[in-house]
Amino acid sequence: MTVEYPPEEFSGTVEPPKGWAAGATAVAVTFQRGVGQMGARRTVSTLRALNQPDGFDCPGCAWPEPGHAHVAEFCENGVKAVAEEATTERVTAAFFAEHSIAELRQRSEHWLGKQGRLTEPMVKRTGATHYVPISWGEAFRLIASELRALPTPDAAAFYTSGRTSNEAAFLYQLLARSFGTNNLPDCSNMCHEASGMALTETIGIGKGSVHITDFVAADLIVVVGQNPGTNHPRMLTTLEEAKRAGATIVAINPLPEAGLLRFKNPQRPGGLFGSGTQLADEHLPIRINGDLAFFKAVNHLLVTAGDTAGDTALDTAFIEQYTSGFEDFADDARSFDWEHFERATGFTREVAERFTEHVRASQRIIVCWAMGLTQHANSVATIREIVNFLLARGNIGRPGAGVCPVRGHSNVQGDRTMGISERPAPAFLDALAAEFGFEPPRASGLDTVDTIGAMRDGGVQVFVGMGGNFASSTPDTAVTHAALERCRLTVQVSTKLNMSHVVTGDQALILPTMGRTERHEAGGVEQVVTVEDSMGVVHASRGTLRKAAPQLLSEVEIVCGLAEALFDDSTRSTVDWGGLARDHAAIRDSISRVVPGFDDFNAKIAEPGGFVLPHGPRDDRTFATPDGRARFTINELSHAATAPGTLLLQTIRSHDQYNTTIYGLDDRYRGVHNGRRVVFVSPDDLEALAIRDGDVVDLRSVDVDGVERVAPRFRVIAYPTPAGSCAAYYPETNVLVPLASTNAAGTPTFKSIPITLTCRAGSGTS
Ligand SMILES: Nc1nc2c(c(=O)[nH]1)N[C@H]1C(S)=C(S)[C@@H](COP(=O)(O)OP(=O)(O)OC[C@H]3O[C@@H](n4cnc5c(=O)[nH]c(N)nc54)[C@H](O)[C@@H]3O)O[C@H]1N2
Ligand SMILES: Nc1nc2c(c(=O)[nH]1)N[C@H]1C(S)=C(S)[C@@H](COP(=O)(O)OP(=O)(O)OC[C@H]3O[C@@H](n4cnc5c(=O)[nH]c(N)nc54)[C@H](O)[C@@H]3O)O[C@H]1N2
Ligand SMILES: [Mo]
Repeated sequence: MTVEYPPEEFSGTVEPPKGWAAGATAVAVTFQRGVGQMGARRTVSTLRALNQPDGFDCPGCAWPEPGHAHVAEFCENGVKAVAEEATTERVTAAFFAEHSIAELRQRSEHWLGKQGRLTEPMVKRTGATHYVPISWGEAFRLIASELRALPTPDAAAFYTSGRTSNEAAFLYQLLARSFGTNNLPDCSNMCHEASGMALTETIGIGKGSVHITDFVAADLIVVVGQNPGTNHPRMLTTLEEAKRAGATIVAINPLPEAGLLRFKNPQRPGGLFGSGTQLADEHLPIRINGDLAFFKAVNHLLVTAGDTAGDTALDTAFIEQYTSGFEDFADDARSFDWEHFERATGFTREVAERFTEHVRASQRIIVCWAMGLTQHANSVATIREIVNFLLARGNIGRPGAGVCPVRGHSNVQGDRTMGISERPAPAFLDALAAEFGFEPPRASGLDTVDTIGAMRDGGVQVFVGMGGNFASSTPDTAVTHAALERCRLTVQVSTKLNMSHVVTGDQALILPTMGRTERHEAGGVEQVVTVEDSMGVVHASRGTLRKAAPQLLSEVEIVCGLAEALFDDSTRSTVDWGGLARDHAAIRDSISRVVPGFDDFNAKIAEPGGFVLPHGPRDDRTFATPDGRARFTINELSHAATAPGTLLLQTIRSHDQYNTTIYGLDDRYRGVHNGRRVVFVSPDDLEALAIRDGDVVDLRSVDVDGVERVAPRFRVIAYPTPAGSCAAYYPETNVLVPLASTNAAGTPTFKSIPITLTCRAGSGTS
């Protein structure tokens, strides 16, 4: 199996990991990156509008804005996200004339992204070696004719990444369904799908149940499988506030992530240079994928304690009034395999007992999690077990308590709310049918992994990507690349150049679009878009910058332009696409009639800070499950075991990337500078494998299907992580993830890939 990424060797430097996040270095890096890519004036004016009520929503993560925005309501990595989009560099037609597609394919994601903003539509025709310019009209007609030539609408797939605004997402799913398919795979399939699935099943809604204000009211905040210092840095401010209000914070993570340990808040006087606030009272260095065993152990301790008359371990009044399935759950929880627990977690029994003491001392508990829980084989079971844990003590629908799946992309949650899903709810389709007078397809569509399989097998022949970088963000890189190459047409609506533009179908289109930072006018008026954050708050976002190139269209205009070419007479679509393209308020009026919770949408977003979507469990302890109660579940104990000599690899983000967008080559908190081909391994494993820090190794997946998957030449770093667990960066390691290795939610097991390390001859620096 070939490796598509240029496997340069690591030539950077390594130092010990940091014990704290943010501080003065973060402020320096923030301004250096901003000014470096945008220039000084643009940096100041852009940052002034970032996350302000009358400005734009940060295109970084989905952490909510607090009710009271600071003058500088942003973080180092938010500024990197903005600088990446607001860069003054440009990719023009001359660039594509100079560089062949084959040549660009040899470049790294880092290099591709640094070339600047895409400026005009480009086409690669059958057999061509280069992209050439194409007009918007011709591009739309090309897509329309390829779509119409398909044997069935299900031979097309419409992917979405999570930056797309609510307005564009709503129209995009309407386009796919008007055409006749539910093939709407999205980045959620690789991200929080397991959270949505487990929460819908147990509490009746697939979203988190806490608001940002709940954090200061919490007694105990558990951060599991999440690295907020890098991926949700503004969450550190929230955690710091909670800490000052008296909360205990426990971090459960195989890595001692800097942001979880100590935070030097740049927003607070003295915050920059002091010793900072200790955040986590306790860091539990769990083995990769030990979390189900961990929460089952805690539930065992709570249930058995609760069996004693008069004991308060369980909230029996809550359990009786609001839940079902408790007795079966408790029966299962009473017996527990502590030996399995120790193998799975790497902890002794005392660790679970100590944690349970924190729990028993806490009336209000929040559990936060991200990819460290969702990208394993047993993710859905793990999250269901966390719900059991919270229900057992009545911690859902109580202020200061609840589930907090911390979303990734800034509008990934909103895109789902707008109907971007391969498995739409029947009620949503009914409402869509009533609003637009057409019969949407009812059969389930393909998710991300299934789309790759269908392209590989020839069933899907046209791929359209609304943002994202499908070629790099997906598993089994070589399989995915071959699948994309088998398509008749691949279309990418993008702001920046990436691998998905150079791994193409027979024909390919690059449709450049405006970003969130840019001012958009249509029909002679300024158009705003809306987004939904991780806590169900919907608010307006107004770009302030002039668009990066005169030819750019907004995502809404692109969807409508394509729809007008595809449905070129009124018998094909009842939607007034041209009218909607010029009037976002009209799109929102339609949304208000189709999506529950959006009544008076236009009026509500006029309020600074927007509005909160209804959430039954949080608002009044109502649960939209079949029996109207929150459900306890039974989850069989399991963990990803490895054979002797093999390690479990988790694939993670560095401090200097946004998914496949590589901002730079440093991972400051983990002590890595100027390179990304590194693998973090525990000293115990290194000793057992006779490998030394500084050696260069190949990472090889344990064979599951006779295909060899290798990521060559990684510099070994001895790192504090439990034995049997190791870590390396995504997307360089995606080549190692077998396509078929998914969980019940269809998410690739990006965080538990069994691998071996092989030393390369002659390597070793120590
Ligand atoms: N700057 C920046 N911000 C981002 C992103 C970015 O790339 N850059 N990406 C965005 C997106 S789309 C997402 S989904 C989020 C991702 O946010 P995170 O989920 O924080 O991102 P990862 O780097 O995947 O980190 C996973 C964390 O889980 C831990 N972990 C891994 N396996 C296990 C396990 O089995 N058990 C436990 N308890 N912990 C485990 C890892 O050590 C690591 O700390 O961030 C969003 N925000
Ligand atoms: N091994 C491994 N693989 C993973 C993960 C992991 O932890 N490990 N994480 C998974 C997760 S959580 C996610 S969410 C996915 C992410 O997968 P994707 O969302 O597909 O990937 P991104 O890298 O976020 O996409 C970046 C591209 O989006 C485009 N873009 C940026 N802003 C805009 C915009 O406003 N509009 C449009 N149209 N385009 C824009 C730019 O061209 C940029 O190159 O990756 C998944 N893959
Ligand atoms: Mo994500």
